[in-house]
Amino acid sequence: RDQLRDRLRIAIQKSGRLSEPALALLAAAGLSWQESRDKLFYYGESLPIDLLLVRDDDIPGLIADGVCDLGFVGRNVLVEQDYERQSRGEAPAFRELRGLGFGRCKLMFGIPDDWEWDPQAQLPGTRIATSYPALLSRWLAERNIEASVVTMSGSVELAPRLGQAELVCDLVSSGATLASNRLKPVEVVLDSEAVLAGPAGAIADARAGIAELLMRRLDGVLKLRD
Ligand code: PRT
Ligand code: ZN
Repeated sequence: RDQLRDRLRIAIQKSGRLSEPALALLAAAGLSWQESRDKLFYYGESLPIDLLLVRDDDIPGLIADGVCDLGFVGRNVLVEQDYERQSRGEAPAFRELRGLGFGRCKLMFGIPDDWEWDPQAQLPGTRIATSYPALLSRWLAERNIEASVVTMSGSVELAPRLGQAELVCDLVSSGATLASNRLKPVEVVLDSEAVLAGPAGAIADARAGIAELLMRRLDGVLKLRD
């Protein structure tokens, strides 16, 4: 499954918050491409680098399986899936190579407006809704807090209103979504941004050189943006 390949393959989000900025960054680094009709695969023209357009949640797994060499994904997704693997006793399969400076957000606790934040006293026995159960579970375990983690794939902020949980642990950027559900952000579990992810080990064959060239170019673009 780790066949010899002489073209580098990068997974990016097909449609969502990270899609446009990822393509813009790659274009600024000198990549150009030809889109396939189904828009799932972009064939690189200026460099031997092809893009695979997928759901963001699939990106760490594609790197773990060697289907893609690199990926642009939120740190929140990468760390969550890394912790999931660890909790199953699996070896690390991917890692963060670079922070990319876009897609910034924070994984935070959101509590009812009229609560005062006192996690040690308040959290035991509560139900916490989240899409990041592994990150939240680790945060709780590190503090010896026993609470139940209610995993939801979306609309986490609605859970307290629907009586499914007392509080949430969710991504926040402006905070407007929490506020409109009468919740307030109180503590950061993870500071996130889009990252360049790669395999835990080294990239094999000719792809290693292409990956190094790409990273040098990305570093150049990111430095100019600072
Ligand atoms: O289809 P696919 O699975 O690929 O997309 P997705 O729906 O899972 O992902 P998408 O496009 O919503 O987010 C991709 C990545 O963007 C996330 O994994 C984060 O790394 C990053 N990101 C940055 C965010 C936000 N900012 C953000 N605000 N992801 C989600 N949100 C949510 C937030 O939870 C809230 O519900 O957006 C809503 C608005 O946020 P506020 O605080 O501004 O109100
Ligand atoms: Zn997703």
